[in-house]
Amino acid sequence: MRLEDLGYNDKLEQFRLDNNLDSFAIGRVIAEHKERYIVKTVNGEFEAEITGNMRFSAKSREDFPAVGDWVSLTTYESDFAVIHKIFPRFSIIKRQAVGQFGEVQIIATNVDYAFIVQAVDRDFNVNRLERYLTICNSSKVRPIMVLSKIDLIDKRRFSEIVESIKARIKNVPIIAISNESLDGYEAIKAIIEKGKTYCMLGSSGVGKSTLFNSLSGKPLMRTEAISKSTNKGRHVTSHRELTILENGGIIVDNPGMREVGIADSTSGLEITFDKIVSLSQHCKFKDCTHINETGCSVLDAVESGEIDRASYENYLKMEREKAHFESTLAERRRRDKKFGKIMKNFKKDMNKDKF
Ligand SMILES: Nc1nc2c(ncn2[C@@H]2O[C@H](COP(=O)(O)OP(=O)(O)OP(=O)(O)O)[C@@H](O)[C@H]2O)c(=O)[nH]1
Ligand SMILES: [Mg+2]
Ligand SMILES: [Zn+2]
Repeated sequence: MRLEDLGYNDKLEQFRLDNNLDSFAIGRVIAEHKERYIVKTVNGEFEAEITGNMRFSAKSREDFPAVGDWVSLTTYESDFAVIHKIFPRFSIIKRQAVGQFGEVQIIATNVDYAFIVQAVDRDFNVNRLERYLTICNSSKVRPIMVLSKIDLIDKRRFSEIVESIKARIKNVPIIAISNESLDGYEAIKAIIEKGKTYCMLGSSGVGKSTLFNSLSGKPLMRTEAISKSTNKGRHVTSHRELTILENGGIIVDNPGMREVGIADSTSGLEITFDKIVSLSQHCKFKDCTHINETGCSVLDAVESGEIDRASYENYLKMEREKAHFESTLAERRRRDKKFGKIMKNFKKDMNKDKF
């Protein structure tokens, strides 16, 4: 294996040279288990930890390695290593973690394309597609929608679903697949490019791992039948994992997500809802919220049917989440700054007492 097979490129090599990393091994994080990382290098896989310095100076979750990262590391023996530096990421997929508002979870980094997987049988939902799309758009990751389990519905229902998507989402490729009949597999294999990184996004039970396993040709991820009595998926995949496919593509499987909160989607929402955003420039009031103002071009377009009402409502909901996220983030920054000052004064006092 060469590093290029894992997605290594000239930009990363330039960073390595610029930072004098000759004495280090270079690898890509392929799995993460509670602050322990599996890093793949040309000399095999290493179980790695971060340096104490990296932990100590980390300001947020983003300062820790994540699956997809390129890192420099020092190897010990044949299978243990210490991660020394994280290379700059060209993309980072993150979401708002459930519960603790303000805490962001990294799904994967250095991803070129995301497969947004949604099953067509039950629970199909265009709002959720728009949500994942927004995350992709704010992450600089190109989205591809994958409709799974098409073996479970008839042709009529399938066209209905595709129409409902096309009414709201333009210019995003749709691939329909069945992991049972293998319909659509040729199409999905055909778009996977060598050396590019793909990431599976979607709710639990939609068939991400089944697809991941079939594509990789070896059973890497556990999959499980859905409980028949409740018809609810259990979360089967509990960690993220990156692997190289036979055709040279690189793919990351992910645990299903129950909730996909919007974190930092400044441009994400604008790209996903570009029509609403461009209409809003014609609203009478500059600070129009598009909820009840007169002379609102967005509301007019909803009334006339030019903009889908459900899409409009989904946009407003995510705008609110984004605003909430930004205000809690600002609050946290204020707190951290205050804490930083206290620590600085504390250290100064400590030094004074030294002599
Ligand atoms: N009928 C049918 N069943 C499928 C298909 N794809 C997956 N399944 C079944 O759906 C169940 C869940 O599949 P998984 O691949 O584990 O789903 P997942 O998205 O990885 O779920 P999490 O790991 O929990 O996020 C398994 O029982 C699969 O056999 C499909 O295309 N058609
Ligand atoms: Mg899974
Ligand atoms: Zn308006």
